[in-house]
Amino acid sequence: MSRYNAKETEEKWQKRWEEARCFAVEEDPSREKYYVLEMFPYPSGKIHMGHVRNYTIGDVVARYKKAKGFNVLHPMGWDAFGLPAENAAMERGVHPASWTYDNIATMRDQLKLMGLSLDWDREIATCHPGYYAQQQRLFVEMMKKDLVYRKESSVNWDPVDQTVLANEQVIDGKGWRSGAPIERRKLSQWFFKITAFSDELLAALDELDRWPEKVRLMQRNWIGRSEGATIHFEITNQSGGRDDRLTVFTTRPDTLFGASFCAIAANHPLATEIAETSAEAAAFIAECNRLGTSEEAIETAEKQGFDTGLTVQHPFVADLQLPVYIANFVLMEYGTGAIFGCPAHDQRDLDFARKYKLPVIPVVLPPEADPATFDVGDEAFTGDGKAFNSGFLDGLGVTEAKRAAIDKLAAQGDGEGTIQYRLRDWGISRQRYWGCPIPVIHCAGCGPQAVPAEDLPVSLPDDVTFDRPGNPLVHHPTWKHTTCPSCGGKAERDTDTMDTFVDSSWYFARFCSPRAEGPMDRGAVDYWLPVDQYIGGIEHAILHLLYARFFTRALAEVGYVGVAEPFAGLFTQGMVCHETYKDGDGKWLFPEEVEKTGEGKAVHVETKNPVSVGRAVKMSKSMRNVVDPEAIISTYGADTARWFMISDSPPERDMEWTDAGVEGAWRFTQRLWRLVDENLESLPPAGAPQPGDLSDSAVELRRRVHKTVDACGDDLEQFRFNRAVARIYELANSLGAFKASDAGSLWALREGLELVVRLIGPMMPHLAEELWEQLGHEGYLVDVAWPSADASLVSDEKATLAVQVNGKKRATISLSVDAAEDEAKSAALAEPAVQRAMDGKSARKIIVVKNRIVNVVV
Ligand code: LSU
Repeated sequence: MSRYNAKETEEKWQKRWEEARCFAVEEDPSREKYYVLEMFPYPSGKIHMGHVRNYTIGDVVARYKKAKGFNVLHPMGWDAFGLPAENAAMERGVHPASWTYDNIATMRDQLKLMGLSLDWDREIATCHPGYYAQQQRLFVEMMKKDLVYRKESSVNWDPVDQTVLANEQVIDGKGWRSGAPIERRKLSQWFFKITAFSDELLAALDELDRWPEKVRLMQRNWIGRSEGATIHFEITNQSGGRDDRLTVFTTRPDTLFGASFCAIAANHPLATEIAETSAEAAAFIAECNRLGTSEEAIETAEKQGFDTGLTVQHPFVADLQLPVYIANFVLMEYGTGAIFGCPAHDQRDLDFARKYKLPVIPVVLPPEADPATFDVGDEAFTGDGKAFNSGFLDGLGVTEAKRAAIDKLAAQGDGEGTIQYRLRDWGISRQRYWGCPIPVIHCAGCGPQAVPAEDLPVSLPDDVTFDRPGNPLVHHPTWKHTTCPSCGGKAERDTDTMDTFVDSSWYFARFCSPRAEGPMDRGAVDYWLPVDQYIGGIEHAILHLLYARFFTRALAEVGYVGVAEPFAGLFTQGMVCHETYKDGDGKWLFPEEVEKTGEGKAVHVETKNPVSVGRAVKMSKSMRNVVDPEAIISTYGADTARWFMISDSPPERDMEWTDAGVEGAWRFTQRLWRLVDENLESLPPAGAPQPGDLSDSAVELRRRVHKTVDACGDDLEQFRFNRAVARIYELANSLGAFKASDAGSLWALREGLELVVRLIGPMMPHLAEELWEQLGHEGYLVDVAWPSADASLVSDEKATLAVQVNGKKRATISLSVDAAEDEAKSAALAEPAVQRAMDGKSARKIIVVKNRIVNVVV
């Protein structure tokens, strides 16, 4: 008896698939397409178990759909620009390009070990000039369509590293690397006009019925459509020249009678104006600017304000004037950068009012509350109720009161109903080297000019240094100096590069025609797009997925694609978790440094000192609870890793990686191998016809086999991979226990073994391919169609059929519901009473009325 050698076998089939180009695809209008895509990796070093899970799930789908007869596109590439490469350059003196390409080479080899059914001919890397040149072309075309524009905006500035930081890189108000207090600075940057599609991006979410509801909800909240009102407050003590109205946006015009102050953002034009003549105001604004730009920073900071001395007239209460503050919690980027404060019904306003001793006037009465005694205390009441203390609004519910307040404001000329979005335009300028250069030239006379098509790409210079802070493109001695495409005079290149999320906003479209001369070939994208099944982490629920949806609409506007939505189906997989281990000194230990001595108990491998075992959490370098995929594959083989990945938990849930689990999966590969190997000699040859009679036990086995085939198909369609795995385990048990002696049962055993092999094909492709060959088949299992179950064997339900001979009832037979016509005919003819009535004559015609009658005409 031989033993299954995973390593040899996996190498063998990977090589054969590659040589036969099994997964290379082309557009074929005669076939239905299916585009499966997993989120492409950052080439950060080595693959992580999370990648293994993500790409296993995608590969199961891709292989299954291929077996179902679809023309399957399943590509892979590299999200290769970004900060980590620059960090490596600074820390280790290696060039970002060589760091990136080395990582790609390593990770490509690792992915190849997994045996993924990828069309490697389509591989792309976003840092390759062949890719980013096209991105520059798209940028220029979007500029022409007014989908890109330039404006000043606030950024987090690290004064030590001389660089702009993303909000996530600001920790407690300090730069994550330098530790320097960050400043808010104004820079001119490029923006994509994503807000031009706010309504569409929101409305279309309703149609994305193959997306998780959770993700759709996150996007809805992010877009944040709110209906409200714009209110113009008259400034009562303004001193000449400036706008005499302060315009605020509110979602709660119904609470206007509870207003006790107005507040403006630190960078509101009015604040800037006041600061010109007030050193105190200027100092306060500078302090606000140190807060950074993230919503979280603003949300958690203590509410602070500066009284400008200005007052505004309340639109409904003649003798009421409200003070105007500059406040650190009002954002210029939202609404009009100015608010009215209603402390009783907004927590931030309440915190602010308590601090500055401003009136708190409740104007919405909770159900059951007593208007005479109701008081909000320290917690604003934001729920539904009836308006009170509110003049003409008294007694109305929130919705009606909003309407009535807006109508009255409009009638007075003091405001109007408005729809507001939380979504902001997408600022894409990054003051970094390792990204796609923005193809723009700045001319003092002509302003910013798009680089002419014939001068693209604007390539990154190779000869850069990272030995001083700031952007190497700015320091480069010659790169930025050029001439204006419009006037021919001296001009400078934009030294910013694009946010790497731009790179990932259209890669799925580039995969359709990865070597096209332009950004994409229209015929190819029309055939392949949208992606039928996209698979990736929930961490991209908002930004990446929203940017890609925006970008696809922009591409449609520029004329490159004919669809609005890039991803028809989305699946978000759970995380791979592992127990954590700590030694007596509280130091994290790697799993290989630990020996388990029982459930929840462990010792150090070398010292035998006790180790404390923590619960399973997401694998991460910081807690050392990582298992290296390559080590697992070299010990057990890729099929074992793949099988374990999908066997335990539903793919959308987190799973725990355990040694016991991997070993169980490995034992199963061996068991399947033996199951075929041990029986091989006695089985009838491949393709042998079914012998006439099958014993009851053989029929019973066939029922089990066909039921499993039927159910596994449903499971795979619905991402219930773990259930398919459980069924296959059970079926393997049945096949292992089956005693085959006669020709019929050996035939049934072969059928069962072949079907098991076909079922595991998408999940353990190498083992399946090997067993298929062992079973005497030529050609590749990957080219064999997905099996279909015999319906008559799947159903447990029985139907009783009357058997007539020349119209007279002679017997009844019991068959599975919807049994095949042939089966009904032969069962009818086998009845002794029917034979007697036929009296030795042969049947001229047999009419079967499904589930009811078989009429034999002699
Ligand atoms: N390049 C981006 C990225 O996330 C994707 C692009 C489309 C914006 C999953 C885990 C992750 C993602 C892990 C895929 C590590 C690629 C990765 N993953 N767990 N690249 O390399 O699930 O969710 O970080 O779908 O620990 O692998 O991840 S990535």
